[in-house]
This record gives sequence, structure tokens and C-alpha cells, in this order.
Amino acid sequence: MPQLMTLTRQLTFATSAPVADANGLVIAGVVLAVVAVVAFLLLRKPASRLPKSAEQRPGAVAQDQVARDRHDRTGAKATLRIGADGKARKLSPEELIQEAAENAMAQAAAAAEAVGVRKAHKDGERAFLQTGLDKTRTDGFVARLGKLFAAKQIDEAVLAEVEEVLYRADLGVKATQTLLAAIRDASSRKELSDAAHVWQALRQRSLETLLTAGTEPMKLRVADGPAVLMVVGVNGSGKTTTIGKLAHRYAGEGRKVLVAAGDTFRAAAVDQLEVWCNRAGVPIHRGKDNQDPASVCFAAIERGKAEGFDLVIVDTAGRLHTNAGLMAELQKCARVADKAMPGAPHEVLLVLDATMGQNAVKQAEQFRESVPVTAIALTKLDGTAKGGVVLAIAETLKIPVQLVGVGEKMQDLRDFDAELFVETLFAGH
Ligand SMILES: Nc1nc2c(ncn2[C@@H]2O[C@H](COP(=O)(O)OP(=O)(O)OP(=O)(O)O)[C@@H](O)[C@H]2O)c(=O)[nH]1
Ligand SMILES: [Mg+2]
Repeated sequence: MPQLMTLTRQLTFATSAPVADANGLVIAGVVLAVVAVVAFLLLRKPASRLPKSAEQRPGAVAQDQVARDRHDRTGAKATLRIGADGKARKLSPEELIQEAAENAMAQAAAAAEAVGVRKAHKDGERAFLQTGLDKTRTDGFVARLGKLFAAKQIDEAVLAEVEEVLYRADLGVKATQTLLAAIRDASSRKELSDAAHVWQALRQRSLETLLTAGTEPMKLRVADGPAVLMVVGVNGSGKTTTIGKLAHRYAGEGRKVLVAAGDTFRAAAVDQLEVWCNRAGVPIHRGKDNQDPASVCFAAIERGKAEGFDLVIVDTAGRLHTNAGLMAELQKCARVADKAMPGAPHEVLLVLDATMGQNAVKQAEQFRESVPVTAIALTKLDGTAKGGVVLAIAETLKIPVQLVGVGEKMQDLRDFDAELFVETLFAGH
């Protein structure tokens, strides 16, 4: 038992010292309970099942030995260990307890480490998002609402001002009405004058809005060939940059990525894409200048299949959503992709520039009439106070924002996390 007590003390220390986290404490508690139960069972088992020792029952030596032999045969499997010398060795009950406690300690340490890693990851993501949302929080609708709620009693007159603030902040009609309804709900529960409750209602309704647009990640794994990701959007929205960042990420995860230069409209576009591919360490499939983009797309997918790529990312030329001819060209790319590989493109990522505000929503409405847009990347969030457009996109389009661009560097493309987004957007309120 002294070993068990020492190990229990070590375990308590090991799990509480580095990770002062609620999850860590819960895990430590569970593990301690497991250790206690294991110790109890191990101690109880031989004592209860074995006959009392021969010294205590004189005259019963022969039967006692038979019982012990039987117990050794049945319990042999659980108590035998192969040592470093390759020889089997039987563990004593004390050694078994020590072994169980050590295992429990190792499990607790691994769980605590996992909690620590998750927390560090979340802190990192929060830092990126804070940078991205800085302007929205200090100059955008959150700051304006903050001033309104702080200065006055929240009544109907203030609600009219709230409506204007939200609408001007590019939330659009639908998202504005949704958030106003949340504030009114709070009012019907006689909480309207309490700013903290109003913020809570806003937080809750914003999160619901984002979650109803979808939470599934992009499906970029296909069983029988490469997944095809087609990237579309208006001129300068950030398609090529986003592709470079994505290629870097997926290649870093060990996936075999091919990038197709479907923007054959400008030679400089292919050169720009090539620079990103070199940085990401992935090959590029180039067509000829002014070659039909659909044929480049087709050839790239054929190559992707033949050479065993996991993922083909297709860049396309920027186009105005109002230009019917160019939108038809995009439709052709999608049709041809499906011919090269039935089911392709598996995801169509629409890249929207957040600084465009409500116009980004209009672009999305038109793009999805031509191609089946499945996901949105919202770029340049770092350069705008219009971060509220995320809510407008979710509410109006019901297409999930999957990625946000918060800068021009390789690591500045982040997965969109609705909870973290809402938490960061309304932080401090
Ligand atoms: N600040 C900031 N700039 C970005 C972000 N994403 C892209 N950019 C910049 O936006 C500009 C246009 O990016 P591109 O990737 O060339 O855009 P594109 O959609 O490929 O443009 P076209 O091919 O001309 O249609 C570049 O200067 C990028 O560095 C972002 O998240 N934040
Ligand atoms: Mg481009």
C-alpha cells in the first residue's frame, strides 16, 4: 500500500499542477476514482477468493495448496509479464496495484496534455480572430451598440436606433430583423433595460444564426480519386491567395495536392499562382495562355486521377457576377469537371471580400445561381469594420462560412469557428 499512496499523491500533483483547467480536474477526479476502484478490486480478489492461509487453519495445508495452484492457473494470464530479458515473470499483488496506478497516471497525464493542447490551439485561434475582428469591435456595430446601451435606458426609441446601427453595419434586412427580434424577446421577459441580458440575447441569436447555416466541414476526401475543390469569386476577392494558403495547409497535412491554373485570362495570374504553389511546395497544372479554362480544369483532374493526387484545387478567373457570358464559362468548368470525374467539383468555394459588405451577399446570390456554391471563404476581415456581414451571409444564404482571411500571410487563413467568432465579436459585453 505505501506505493499506492505515493503514486496517488504523485497523480494528484501531476494532474493539478500544469493545467489548472476544469476539464483537467474532472479527468484527475475520474482517474483517482478508477485507481481506487482498481486497487480495491485487486486487493479484495485474492483475499476473498482464496482460502485462509494454512497457518490460520492448521491441518488444511494440502487443500490450501490445491486451491492456490488452481487460483494461479486461472489468474496466471492476468499476472504474467514479459520482462526486458524476454522471460515471463509473475507479478505480486503489490506490483499489480503499482502497475494499475502507473497506467492510470499515464492516462491522466495524456488527458491533461490533450486538454492543454486544445486550450493552446483555441487561444491561438482567438488571437487571430481578435486581430481580424478588431475594427468591427472598435469601429463597427459592436462599438456603436455598446455606446447606445451604455448611455441610455433601452426602450423603444433606442430600439429604433439599434435597428439603424445594425442595418448600416451591413447585416442586411434579415439579420437585422433577427437580432432585433432577439432583443424584443428579452424585453418581453422584462429584461430589456438590462444591457447584460440584451448582449446575452444578441450573442445567443447570432450563434444560432451562424449554426443554422451549417457546421459540417468541407468534404475534401473522396474514396476513388482526387477530391476537386473549385474556387470562384469576383476580381480581387482573394481567390489565388486563399488557394495558396489552402494548398500549404493540406500539403502540410501530408496530402498530395495539385493546383490547376484555371485563370488563363491573364498570364500574370498564372505566375502569381505559381509563386504561391512554390511556397506551398505543391505542383501546378498550367494550360496555355487564353486556353479554354474548362479544358485546363478537365486536364488537371485527369492528371490528378492518373498521378494519384488526393486533392485538385482549381483556380478560376475573377468575374463580375453580373456578366452572364463569364458566369456561363464558370458553369462550363463545373460541367466539364463532372465529366472528368463524376461528382466533381465536390466543393465550390466562393471567396468573398468582407470589405464589400452587403455587396458580397449580392455577389453570392448571383454566383450560386450559376454554380453550386457549397462553402464561403470571407477574406480581408482584418481590413474592415464590416465583420457583421458574416451574420448577413449566414442568415440570407444559409451557406456556411468555412474560412476567414485575416491577413496576407500563409497562416492568415483560419477555419471559421462560430462559437469563437461570437465570443470574440462580443467580448467584453
Ligand atoms: N488584408 C488581407 N488581404 C488579403 C486577404 N486575402 C487576400 N488579400 C489580398 O487581396 C489581394 C487580391 O488577392 P488575390 O488572391 O490576387 O485575389 P483574386 O481573387 O485571385 O484576384 P483575381 O485573380 O484578379 O480575380 C492581394 O493583394 C492579397 O494579398 C486577407 O485575408 N486579408
Ligand atoms: Mg487570382
